[in-house]
Amino acid sequence: MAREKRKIEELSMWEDARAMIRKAQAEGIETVWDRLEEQTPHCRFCELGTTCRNCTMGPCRISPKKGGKMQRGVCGADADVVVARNFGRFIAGGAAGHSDHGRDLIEVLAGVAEGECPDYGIRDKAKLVRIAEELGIKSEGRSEMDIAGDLAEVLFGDFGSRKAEVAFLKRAPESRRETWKQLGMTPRGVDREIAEMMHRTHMGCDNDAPSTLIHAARTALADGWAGSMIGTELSDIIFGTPTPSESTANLGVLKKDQVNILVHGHNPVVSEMILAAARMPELVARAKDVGASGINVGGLCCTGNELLMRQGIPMAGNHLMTELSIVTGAVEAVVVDYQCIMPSMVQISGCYHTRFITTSGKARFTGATHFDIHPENAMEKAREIVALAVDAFAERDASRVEIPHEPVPIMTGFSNEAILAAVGGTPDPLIDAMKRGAIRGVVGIVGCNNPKFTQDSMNVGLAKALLKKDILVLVTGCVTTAAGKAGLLMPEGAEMAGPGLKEVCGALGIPPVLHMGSCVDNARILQLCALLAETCGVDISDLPVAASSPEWYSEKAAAIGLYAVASGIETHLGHPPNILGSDTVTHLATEGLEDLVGARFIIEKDPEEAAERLDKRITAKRVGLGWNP
Ligand code: BF8
Repeated sequence: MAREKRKIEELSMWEDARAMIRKAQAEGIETVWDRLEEQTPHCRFCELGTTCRNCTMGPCRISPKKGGKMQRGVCGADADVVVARNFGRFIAGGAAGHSDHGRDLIEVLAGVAEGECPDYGIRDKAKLVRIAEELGIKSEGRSEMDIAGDLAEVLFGDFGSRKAEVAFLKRAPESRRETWKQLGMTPRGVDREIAEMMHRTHMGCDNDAPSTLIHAARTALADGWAGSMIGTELSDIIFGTPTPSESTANLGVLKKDQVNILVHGHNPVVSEMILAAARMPELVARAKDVGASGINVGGLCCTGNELLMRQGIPMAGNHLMTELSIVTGAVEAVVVDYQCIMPSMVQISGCYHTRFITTSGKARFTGATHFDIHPENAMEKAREIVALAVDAFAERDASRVEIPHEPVPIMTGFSNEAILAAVGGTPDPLIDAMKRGAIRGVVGIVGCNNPKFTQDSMNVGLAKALLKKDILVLVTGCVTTAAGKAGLLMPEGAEMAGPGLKEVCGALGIPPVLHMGSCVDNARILQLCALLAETCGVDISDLPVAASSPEWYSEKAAAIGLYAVASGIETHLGHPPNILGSDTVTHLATEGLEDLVGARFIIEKDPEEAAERLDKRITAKRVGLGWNP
């Protein structure tokens, strides 16, 4: 039976999105929602996770029970094994994405140390020394470049097979590391765990669902405590540690009279160069020569978050705004690196004067203009890209330009360093506020948009419901723009919070929702939890903290959720991964992990109900700690 087509109001909660969906429809441009419609209903076996394409004796699809008996694939794998294998590979994909991003930053750091990347440098020298010392590298009397070279070597080692555990694992409380050791979950090396996941899920290897899932957790932990954490720490060292600043968000950040360049993807290695080139006087002059008043660089998705956190660039949108940003007709170029970039953006760019520019050999798009950017040639190529965008301005068709909505103000830049500085340099005042119940708990809301949800309705609905309960919210990734558009990233947003949180925000002049960065920056949240646990002398799983990814879609988001749970942080998801075809896997995820790692997944599609369930956890943890319940 054909499903009823959803109304535009059901696709997104935002007026800027709705206006652009209407424009796309009027101009005959296909968007993500049209394609979802075409793909629905989805294959039920794939939804349940019970399809296997890992060998050519199949492909197999397994009904958990056929004719009353458990059906098996050609090799004999049952639904539990197939679901666990698929989920394990899903996690490996996410961990690989974040971690390869982290590796790219090590290469830049090594290049800087060797004098081969003149366009990059060390912006936070104090952090370089601090992190080096933390990892056992002597800094006294040594040059910055020597220290940077040694740090790169140590972190390259985290990707190999020779270590018993990755370097930053020492940040986790002793009790947590002991739990991982007992369970065989200690991440030894990023590439090692990812490769082993692929090996285990080859036909004829790990055919015990819980065993596969334990290794999936180990792979995710390698992402959180190594790949992503390296990405965050080295980005801070190379590009600067974020401090609070103000910016703006929504499609209104595009400027009618300027050359608009949107950076999209994840790694600041390219987008920082694009921004620097766009600020060069000769390129600004070139823009004026073609009739524009300047060059405006806006952010999409996580590379946007990276530049927002450090450089205060405006955010044009999150995942589901990426196609729609082009539909404004006001974008001269979309410059992408990798991850979460819809291939459809090439076709949509082709309907306008927009140049769609790829920069990474790892993420080529048929039909795009490609500039092969390496750390050694980055600025030279960035200048060429910005010049190309400027020249495209002459081709803009003013009659097709529609920039909806005024931008809204947002506050950003809450790295752990900035949060600690805001409360006086130690976590104690934050812990005191938590103990007395002014801040009853902390929840990180992270992740994506997914066209299956009304865009951002869950992200915003959950954040608002938690604030009312005096629960401080931390955001990263695509939830950032959602929270910003809802007015939650400004100190005035505290009006929507409960009395305790409102008082704390008022005293510190901070918003009730703190923006902590891109998706790799969820590592900041891990580190903050570890710091709070250490200071209180407890494990992370004892703290009144939780996580949520309400509208998640990607392999990376699943890896984040799993490393959060494996680190002891209960995690809510707005919809389940494709695991429901296995009772064993589903039970382990939503119940059994609690006994193993002290946290589990909660699946709940109603934001108010999700807030209730997270609140229940927070209350229980407060009681456990003897904090004012
Ligand atoms: O890494 S939040 S849609 S952009 S996966 Fe992607 Fe999800 Fe956005 Fe950033 Ni994270």
